[in-house]
Amino acid sequence: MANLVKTPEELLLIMKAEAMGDAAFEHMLDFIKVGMTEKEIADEIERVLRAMGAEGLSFETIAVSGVNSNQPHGEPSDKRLEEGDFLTMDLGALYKGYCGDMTRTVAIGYATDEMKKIYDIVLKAQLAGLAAVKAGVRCADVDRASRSIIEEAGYGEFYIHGTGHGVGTEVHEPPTLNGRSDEILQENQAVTVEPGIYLPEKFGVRIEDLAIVTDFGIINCTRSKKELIIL
Ligand SMILES: [Mn+2]
Repeated sequence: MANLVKTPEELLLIMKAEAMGDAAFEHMLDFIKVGMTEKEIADEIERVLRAMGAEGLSFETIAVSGVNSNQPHGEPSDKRLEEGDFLTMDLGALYKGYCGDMTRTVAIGYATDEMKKIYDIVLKAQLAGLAAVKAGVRCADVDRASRSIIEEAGYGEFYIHGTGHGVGTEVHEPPTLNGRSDEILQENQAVTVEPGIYLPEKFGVRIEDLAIVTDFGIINCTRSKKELIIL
């Protein structure tokens, strides 16, 4: 089992891997055009991560759009981006053996009022989750902080996974940030906060950052903008 608490050297590699993800996302904002397929999006993410020095991916990139975006672990398909789609990109570089992990959801062309509403709820839940992360806090309480926002908005049944997980040499390590976890966050762990809402036959939204746990809160390794981006 990988070490849950990271050394400064390990944290630096995780931060670098995540910075590559941020740079790849920034590149994708220029690259993405209506009519491209999800596979083309995923392939470009891998290409730019490798060009930056990543030795590979920390997991197979998720690029899902339109109705496909309601699959949290969906695989990129030959579906083409259309106006009014959400596009969720979940990506991570593997750098010197350490993993990045981030997710952003962007709108293509335009976003309906319902899309904007759901995005806003997920963003508030994500910020509440991040605000709850601190050494000594129960992982279940981070999940609760994030999930309660989505539940109070009436979408609890559509938040179908845990709030986060540890990241290191493996993209999914302990601790597990969900309601059943009895783990306590420790200084210098690296964890994700990634709430989502997935509406059947409509769309999904997920926003994910990777953060270092500290005694005072977090150092957020993910810098990409989280306000809704419409391309
Ligand atoms: Mn993740």
